[in-house]
Amino acid sequence: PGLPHLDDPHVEEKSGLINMTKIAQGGRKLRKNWGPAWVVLTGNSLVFYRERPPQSAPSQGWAPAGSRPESSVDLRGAALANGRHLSSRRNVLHIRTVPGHEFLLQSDEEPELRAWHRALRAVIERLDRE
Ligand code: I3S
Repeated sequence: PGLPHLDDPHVEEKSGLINMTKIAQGGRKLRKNWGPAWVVLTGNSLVFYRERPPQSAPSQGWAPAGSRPESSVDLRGAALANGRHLSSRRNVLHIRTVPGHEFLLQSDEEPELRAWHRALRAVIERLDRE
């Protein structure tokens, strides 16, 4: 029995505005469509919103009230890799989920991308141990 919040899959681990494109859906390659997304990492998923929720909006846990995620993926068994072979952009992280959904996250700020990499790795490793 560790800290209770570590066992709650809905707790927000990290969130922020970052450049994102989906590159595959269920194993089928998609055309890239880079754009900023508000991304929320929880204890078991990565949730994508088109826009940052208004600062004044009351939140219900990690879910910005009144907004619907554009998409959400289960991180259990997901793979992380450097995305440098998949893009000409700098600081690119490649995420592949078990059902074959693939995303690239990118930031011009290297520390920002590294922070996402670390946070995602911690969540995926924790899910691996469960
Ligand atoms: O991996 P690709 O296909 O070279 O990705 C580039 C294209 O998606 C391009 O759009 P077109 O589909 O109109 O060619 C985008 O403008 C580029 O940003 C994509 O490459 P980068 O290197 O930015 O991920």
